[in-house]
Amino acid sequence: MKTLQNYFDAKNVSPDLQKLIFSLLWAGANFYELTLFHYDFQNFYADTTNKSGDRQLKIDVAANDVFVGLLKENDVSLIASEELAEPMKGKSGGKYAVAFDPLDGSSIVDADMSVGSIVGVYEGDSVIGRKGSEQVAALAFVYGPQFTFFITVGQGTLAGVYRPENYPDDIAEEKRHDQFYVSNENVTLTEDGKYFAPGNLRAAASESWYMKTLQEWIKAGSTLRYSGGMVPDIGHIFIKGGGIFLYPGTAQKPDGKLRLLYECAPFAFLVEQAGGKAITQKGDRILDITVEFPHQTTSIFLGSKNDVEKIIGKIKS
Ligand code: AHM
Ligand code: MG
Repeated sequence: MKTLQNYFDAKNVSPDLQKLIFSLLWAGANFYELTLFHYDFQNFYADTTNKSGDRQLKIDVAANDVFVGLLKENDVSLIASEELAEPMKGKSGGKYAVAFDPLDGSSIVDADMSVGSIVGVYEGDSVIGRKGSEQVAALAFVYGPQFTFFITVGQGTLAGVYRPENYPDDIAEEKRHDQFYVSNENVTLTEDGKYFAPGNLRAAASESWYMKTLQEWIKAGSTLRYSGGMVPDIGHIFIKGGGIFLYPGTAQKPDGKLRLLYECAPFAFLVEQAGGKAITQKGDRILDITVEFPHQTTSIFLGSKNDVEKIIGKIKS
């Protein structure tokens, strides 16, 4: 397998961006092997809630600490996390602003299901007033039976895997990069997928278009693949090469619950670079939405192009 380093060299990715991406991967590897693997899930809740009102788990806070710790050592001027009320300052004059969800899938982690991290990278020192289309890189890490990852630097989307020879704290810094491999350097989504991952399924009780769409997928013989974790669910679409993930809003909560900055914009970038589509329930491109406040949410439909487009027609009809 080609190493990620070889891929970056072939694509002429700037050394600064490479360094940041490897640090993020390293944060993921540290969290996966040193924190998550040994975690005591009996002792679950922290005494805090995050800005979205979710009760924080100790593991959410631990994941956040690993990423923030490594980002502070990098050329990063702004660190924005789903687990921080407000973005925090990093290095003054740092080249990048980084937005992330350190642990996606908090509600299923104790059941030992796959979880992950999601990251969007911008140049500059702000995330507010920016659009997802300004991202220079997006990453999603899956912590499952293996640590797999999806990365785009705007030249297609790659899938990769971490193949460690040693525990992360036992390996020399100069050897770290050699442990990340590219398994598919050109993830490509088919225009029609045969898998559906319906988030917020509860909304089907009040939104008739959603109930109708689900019935049509079932009648068409599509396969349900839904874990309750956005990262493994979209990761599944990338690995299988097609499908749709959605998290719609309702009349009461039109913008759903998934966060634009930490979850939707990075995944929209990854999906578009794989030839797919990512839009809101109204049909607006996710990457064109301006971030107005850090924990802003949006409805989202993303994945195989035709599957995503067809739903919009159903909502309108
Ligand atoms: P989290 O970042 O607190 O884990 O929340 C995001 C997760 C997504 O991974 C998943 O798609 C969604 O929440 C599931 O939400 P719900 O339980 O409301 O269906
Ligand atoms: Mg999340």
